[in-house]
Amino acid sequence: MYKSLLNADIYETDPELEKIRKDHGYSYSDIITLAKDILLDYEEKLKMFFQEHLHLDDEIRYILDGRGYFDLRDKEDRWIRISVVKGDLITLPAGIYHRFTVDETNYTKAMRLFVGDPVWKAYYRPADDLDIRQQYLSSIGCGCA
Ligand code: KMT
Ligand code: NI
Repeated sequence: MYKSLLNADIYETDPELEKIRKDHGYSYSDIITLAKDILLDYEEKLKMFFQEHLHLDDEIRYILDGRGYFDLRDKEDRWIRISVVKGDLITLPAGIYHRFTVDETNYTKAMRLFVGDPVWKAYYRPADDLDIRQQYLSSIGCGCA
Protein backbone atom coordinates (compact mmCIF):
# COMPACT_ATOMS: atom_id res chain seq x y z
CA MET A 1 0.00 0.00 0.00
CA TYR A 2 1.27 3.41 -0.95
CA LYS A 3 -0.18 6.83 -0.08
CA SER A 4 1.01 10.32 -0.99
CA LEU A 5 -0.35 13.85 -0.81
CA LEU A 6 -0.91 16.08 -3.82
CA ASN A 7 -2.61 19.42 -4.44
CA ALA A 8 -6.06 18.34 -5.58
CA ASP A 9 -7.08 21.93 -6.40
CA ILE A 10 -4.88 21.82 -9.48
CA TYR A 11 -5.36 18.19 -10.53
CA GLU A 12 -6.21 19.19 -14.11
CA THR A 13 -2.81 20.79 -14.68
CA ASP A 14 -0.63 19.40 -11.90
CA PRO A 15 2.87 18.51 -13.20
CA GLU A 16 3.44 16.32 -10.11
CA LEU A 17 0.43 14.18 -11.00
CA GLU A 18 1.56 14.12 -14.63
CA LYS A 19 4.95 12.81 -13.57
CA ILE A 20 3.45 10.06 -11.42
CA ARG A 21 1.13 9.02 -14.26
CA LYS A 22 4.04 8.94 -16.70
CA ASP A 23 6.40 7.09 -14.36
CA HIS A 24 3.82 4.40 -13.56
CA GLY A 25 2.14 4.22 -16.95
CA TYR A 26 -1.26 5.29 -15.60
CA SER A 27 -2.63 5.99 -19.07
CA TYR A 28 -6.33 5.78 -18.13
CA SER A 29 -8.23 8.08 -15.79
CA ASP A 30 -11.82 8.90 -14.98
CA ILE A 31 -13.62 10.55 -12.10
CA ILE A 32 -16.20 8.95 -9.84
CA THR A 33 -18.31 11.04 -7.48
CA LEU A 34 -19.89 9.17 -4.61
CA ALA A 35 -22.76 11.38 -3.51
CA LYS A 36 -26.47 10.64 -3.15
CA ASP A 37 -27.63 13.33 -5.59
CA ILE A 38 -24.97 12.66 -8.20
CA LEU A 39 -24.54 8.91 -8.46
CA LEU A 40 -27.73 7.22 -9.66
CA ASP A 41 -27.15 3.89 -7.91
CA TYR A 42 -25.35 5.37 -4.90
CA GLU A 43 -26.62 2.94 -2.25
CA GLU A 44 -26.02 -0.05 -4.49
CA LYS A 45 -22.48 1.05 -5.42
CA LEU A 46 -21.57 1.71 -1.80
CA LYS A 47 -22.83 -1.70 -0.80
CA MET A 48 -20.58 -3.28 -3.43
CA PHE A 49 -17.54 -1.21 -2.48
CA PHE A 50 -17.98 -2.20 1.17
CA GLN A 51 -18.11 -5.92 0.38
CA GLU A 52 -14.68 -7.41 0.95
CA HIS A 53 -13.06 -8.03 -2.45
CA LEU A 54 -9.87 -8.02 -4.51
CA HIS A 55 -8.90 -7.09 -8.06
CA LEU A 56 -6.50 -8.57 -10.62
CA ASP A 57 -4.81 -5.15 -10.94
CA ASP A 58 -3.68 -2.40 -8.59
CA GLU A 59 -6.46 -0.12 -7.35
CA ILE A 60 -5.24 3.47 -7.70
CA ARG A 61 -7.40 6.28 -6.37
CA TYR A 62 -6.69 10.00 -6.12
CA ILE A 63 -9.10 11.75 -3.76
CA LEU A 64 -10.10 15.04 -5.41
CA ASP A 65 -12.64 16.08 -2.80
CA GLY A 66 -14.38 14.77 0.29
CA ARG A 67 -13.04 11.78 2.17
CA GLY A 68 -13.53 8.15 3.01
CA TYR A 69 -11.98 4.97 4.36
CA PHE A 70 -10.17 2.08 2.77
CA ASP A 71 -10.07 -1.02 4.95
CA LEU A 72 -7.23 -3.42 4.11
CA ARG A 73 -6.47 -6.84 5.53
CA ASP A 74 -3.09 -7.12 7.23
CA LYS A 75 -0.91 -10.25 7.33
CA GLU A 76 -2.89 -11.59 10.29
CA ASP A 77 -6.13 -10.96 8.40
CA ARG A 78 -7.15 -8.06 10.64
CA TRP A 79 -8.70 -4.93 9.17
CA ILE A 80 -6.48 -1.87 8.91
CA ARG A 81 -8.48 1.32 8.36
CA ILE A 82 -6.83 3.91 6.10
CA SER A 83 -8.42 7.33 6.21
CA VAL A 84 -8.22 9.13 2.86
CA VAL A 85 -8.85 12.85 2.38
CA LYS A 86 -8.64 15.36 -0.46
CA GLY A 87 -5.16 15.21 -1.99
CA ASP A 88 -4.43 11.60 -1.10
CA LEU A 89 -3.23 9.26 -3.81
CA ILE A 90 -3.54 5.67 -2.68
CA THR A 91 -2.44 2.47 -4.39
CA LEU A 92 -3.69 -0.92 -3.27
CA PRO A 93 -1.76 -3.86 -4.67
CA ALA A 94 -3.51 -6.40 -6.88
CA GLY A 95 -4.71 -9.36 -4.84
CA ILE A 96 -5.17 -7.60 -1.48
CA TYR A 97 -8.55 -7.97 0.21
CA HIS A 98 -10.09 -4.57 0.84
CA ARG A 99 -13.28 -2.54 1.02
CA PHE A 100 -14.21 1.14 0.83
CA THR A 101 -16.73 3.36 2.57
CA VAL A 102 -17.60 7.02 2.78
CA ASP A 103 -17.73 8.64 6.23
CA GLU A 104 -20.65 10.54 7.78
CA THR A 105 -20.25 13.33 5.20
CA ASN A 106 -21.29 10.84 2.50
CA TYR A 107 -19.12 12.42 -0.12
CA THR A 108 -16.04 11.21 -1.98
CA LYS A 109 -14.87 12.43 -5.37
CA ALA A 110 -12.01 10.36 -6.71
CA MET A 111 -9.94 9.97 -9.85
CA ARG A 112 -9.55 6.34 -10.85
CA LEU A 113 -6.23 5.61 -12.52
CA PHE A 114 -5.29 2.49 -14.46
CA VAL A 115 -2.49 1.06 -16.56
CA GLY A 116 -4.08 0.49 -19.97
CA ASP A 117 -7.75 -0.39 -20.43
CA PRO A 118 -9.53 -0.37 -17.07
CA VAL A 119 -10.88 -3.58 -15.56
CA TRP A 120 -13.13 -2.87 -12.59
CA LYS A 121 -14.16 -6.45 -11.87
CA ALA A 122 -14.23 -7.25 -8.16
CA TYR A 123 -13.72 -10.79 -6.86
CA TYR A 124 -15.56 -11.13 -3.61
CA ARG A 125 -14.02 -13.08 -0.78
CA PRO A 126 -13.28 -15.97 -0.81
CA ALA A 127 -11.07 -15.62 -3.91
CA ASP A 128 -8.03 -17.44 -2.53
CA ASP A 129 -7.67 -19.76 -5.53
CA LEU A 130 -6.86 -16.89 -7.88
CA ASP A 131 -3.23 -16.71 -9.03
CA ILE A 132 -3.13 -13.01 -8.18
CA ARG A 133 -4.08 -13.80 -4.57
CA GLN A 134 -1.26 -16.34 -4.28
CA GLN A 135 1.18 -13.93 -5.94
CA TYR A 136 0.16 -11.20 -3.51
CA LEU A 137 0.62 -13.53 -0.53
CA SER A 138 4.12 -14.54 -1.61
CA SER A 139 4.98 -10.87 -2.29
CA ILE A 140 4.35 -10.11 1.39
CA GLY A 141 6.26 -13.20 2.45
CA CYS A 142 3.23 -15.03 3.71
CA GLY A 143 3.57 -18.80 3.71
CA CYS A 144 -0.02 -19.22 4.78
CA ALA A 145 -2.30 -21.67 3.04
C1 KMT B 1 -13.15 -0.28 -5.28
O1 KMT B 1 -13.08 -0.98 -6.30
O2 KMT B 1 -12.97 -0.76 -4.18
C2 KMT B 1 -13.42 1.16 -5.42
O3 KMT B 1 -13.49 1.63 -6.51
C3 KMT B 1 -13.56 1.99 -4.18
C4 KMT B 1 -14.28 3.28 -4.35
S1 KMT B 1 -13.42 4.60 -5.17
C5 KMT B 1 -13.22 5.88 -3.99
NI1 NI C 1 -11.67 -2.42 -4.94
